[in-house]
Amino acid sequence: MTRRFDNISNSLQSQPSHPAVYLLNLAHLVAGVPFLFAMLACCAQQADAAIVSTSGAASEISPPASVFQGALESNSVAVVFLEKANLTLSTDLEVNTTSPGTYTGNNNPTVNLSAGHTIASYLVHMDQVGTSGSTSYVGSITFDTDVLAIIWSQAKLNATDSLLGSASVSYPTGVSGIERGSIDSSGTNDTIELSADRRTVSFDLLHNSNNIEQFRIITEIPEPHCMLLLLTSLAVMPFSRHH
Ligand SMILES: [Ca+2]
Ligand SMILES: [Ca+2]
Repeated sequence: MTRRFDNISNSLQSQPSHPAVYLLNLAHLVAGVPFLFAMLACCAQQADAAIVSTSGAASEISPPASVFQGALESNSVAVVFLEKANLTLSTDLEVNTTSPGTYTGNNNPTVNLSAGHTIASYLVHMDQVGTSGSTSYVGSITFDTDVLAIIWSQAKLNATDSLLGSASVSYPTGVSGIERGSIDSSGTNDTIELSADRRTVSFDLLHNSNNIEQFRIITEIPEPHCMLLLLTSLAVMPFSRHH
């Protein structure tokens, strides 16, 4: 008798078309679909994390072959290009600032950007035509995710070329006889500002002689958190349908 009850019970449990079970499964599915679409929309939006606008001298380009002195010259344009995306920092990174504010006259402060952030890196590059005189560049770049850090010193640009640089771009890492940082130590010639909302980097920079003027902007890529949520929702949906 007990065995017969067990058999009936087992039969009911394994019967997927039982109306109550069917309705429960349907409810789980219907509840899960909008969540899944919201996650997909979130991921699609964050995969586009990028420069949303530039002003003044700033102009976005595809990564060039080289950013050595003489390779990409203009007296009016400060080019900016994506170097690397979706890089998760495995160790703390030495940068010049991680905070909103206006920076001038201090050519190599050191702040740590902590490990664990997933980031994108952009290089801003200015190189006047020829190797004499001076040229001023004023502009701004606005991103759709937060700017986490800026690197404007020659030493830290050299130190981060291999980690943050694009594999297809030739960088003047440690080349002697030129300067490549952006803020000089002499005072008010060079200014870089990160807005309070962390979305806009503005610059007013003076470029001299045979040097080049460069700085690196590190932005946050929140995508992995979104992907984690998406993967979790995908994993939970079929599980919940069977219970
Ligand atoms: Ca030049
Ligand atoms: Ca300068």
